[in-house]
Amino acid sequence: MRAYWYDNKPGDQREPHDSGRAVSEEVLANLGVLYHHCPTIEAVDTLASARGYKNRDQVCVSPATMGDVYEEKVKMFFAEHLHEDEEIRYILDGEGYFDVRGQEDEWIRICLNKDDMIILPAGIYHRFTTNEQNYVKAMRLFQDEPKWTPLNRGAEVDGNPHRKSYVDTVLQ
Ligand code: KMT
Ligand code: NI
Repeated sequence: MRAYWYDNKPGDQREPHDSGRAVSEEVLANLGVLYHHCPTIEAVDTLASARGYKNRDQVCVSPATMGDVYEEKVKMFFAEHLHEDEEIRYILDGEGYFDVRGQEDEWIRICLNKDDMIILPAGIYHRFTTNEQNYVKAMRLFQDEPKWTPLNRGAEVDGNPHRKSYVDTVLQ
């Protein structure tokens, strides 16, 4: 895992967009974004059961597995959105970027590699993309039924109770 401020320069979303300014794990934690290195599946199981996560599935984001819809999917994941539930992702193979909004609404890019787990709180605005390798295999963990409908940013979603609660408790 490596996190840094996104450079906001034009170019493909899959390029690194590294401003050269690192973001610490502490800054992420203050946004409610938690990182864990899980070298074994047992480490994943332990975290999952501690948080009451019973279910999981796997997704492979690559042209080989998605074919023609790959480019479309990659653009969809990159639309800024939030979820009404916590989002937990564990990287099984490959690499990917999660971008999250910081305190001043600026983008922070989190580069995740194999064995990295990220926990995004409900209500945080974020987006996801593969990198230039165009390959990531990830585990999605969920408590009960999968409930990760992306709610794209806009005036209506800014007023969502889960968003308001995130802003009130985390962004103060
Ligand atoms: C999300 O909600 O942004 C995603 O699930 C991205 C794909 S998981 C590698
Ligand atoms: Ni999401």
